Amino acid sequence: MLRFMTAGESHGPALTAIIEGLPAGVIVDREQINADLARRQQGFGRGGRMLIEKDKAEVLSGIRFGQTLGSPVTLMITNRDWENWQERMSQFGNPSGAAVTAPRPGHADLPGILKYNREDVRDILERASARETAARVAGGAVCKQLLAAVGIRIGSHVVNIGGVNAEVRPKNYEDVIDKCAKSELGCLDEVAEGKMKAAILQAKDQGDSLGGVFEVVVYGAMPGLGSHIQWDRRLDTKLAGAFMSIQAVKGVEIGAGFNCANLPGSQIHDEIYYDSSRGYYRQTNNAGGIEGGITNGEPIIIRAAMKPIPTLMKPLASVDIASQTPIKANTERSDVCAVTAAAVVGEAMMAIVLAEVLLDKFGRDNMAEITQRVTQYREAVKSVIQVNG
Ligand code: EPS
Repeated sequence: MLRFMTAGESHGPALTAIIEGLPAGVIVDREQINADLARRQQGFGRGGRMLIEKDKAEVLSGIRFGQTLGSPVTLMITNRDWENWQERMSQFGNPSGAAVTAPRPGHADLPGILKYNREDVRDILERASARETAARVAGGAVCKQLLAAVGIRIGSHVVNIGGVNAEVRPKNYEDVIDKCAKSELGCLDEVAEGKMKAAILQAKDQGDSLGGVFEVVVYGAMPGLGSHIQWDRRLDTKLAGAFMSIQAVKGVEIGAGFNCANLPGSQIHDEIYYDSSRGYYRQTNNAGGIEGGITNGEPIIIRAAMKPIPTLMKPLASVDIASQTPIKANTERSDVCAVTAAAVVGEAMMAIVLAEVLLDKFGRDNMAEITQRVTQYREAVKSVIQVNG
């Protein structure tokens, strides 16, 4: 099994990720990890923290001379801001600084202090913070390099911010990567992007925050990843859980998703065609590349809806946890909108889940065996690397 865990508080010394179960011989380029970390820091509407951090991954174990060894890979990202928090976040000694006692509606603050019996909301918010996603992106970037070695590539784009919808869809992997690189919001629709930015500025002026929807698209996944055999082996089960685990995500849909409920079967199911060089293929992709919990060879398409960030500069009503009297919710430095960053986190979660199902099918020990098996299998099922989204 591929196991992935992170550790670290938002204002602690560092974030750490451990990936256990990678095969030996994955060629890892550190710059690709750092490039994804930099992408996660981008996005119009991010807060002051991103001006402090310059996230870079250090490798503490599992990689030698640019290749995985098959042992656990440990990655560490130093929090530059730790310098400013050493007293308030000290591991030992007496508490320093005022406790946070005004939980924010929508954050883990209140349920967290109740469950863990804490008196300072900071004991909860430090770990609940989306800062943790930097560690996910670093780990995901290693899994992406494993997937790329067998022709599977992952991109993402923003399709909605604050109710403004993007209408442009990517045609292929290069399209999504190139267009997103040119967009401050990671959105392929320039007109919509302008409106999204205006909405973010307006929310900022009003002390408010905005959510949205991002889409992750996978090109080149061969048919046969995941399984219909048991509920927890279905790829859509794993993906929905992984995407729901991203901070602030409240909804996930695959392919046509909720719109499947509105249309008859004749308009939803993707008719099957065959071409002797191309193998089986579809002309539509409402299934989002997954049928019966198994990839069908078409691009995998998943969208996640992110709620607006709970830290509002014009705070909502709350209750002081020390006195149980009404109070305004805690305000602290935060983002107005982080959907662009969440899309990069979505790519990482996709990579971690796909790496697991790929290794499940093709073996877990070394890349030479895995790539040979993938080549033979692609030949047998005539799986081509898709060009169309
Ligand atoms: C984040 C770091 C955080 C926030 C944001 C995401 O930095 P700080 O709390 O020091 O300003 O910008 O976290 C949240 C939105 C949250 O609710 O905690 C990051 O690295 O992505």
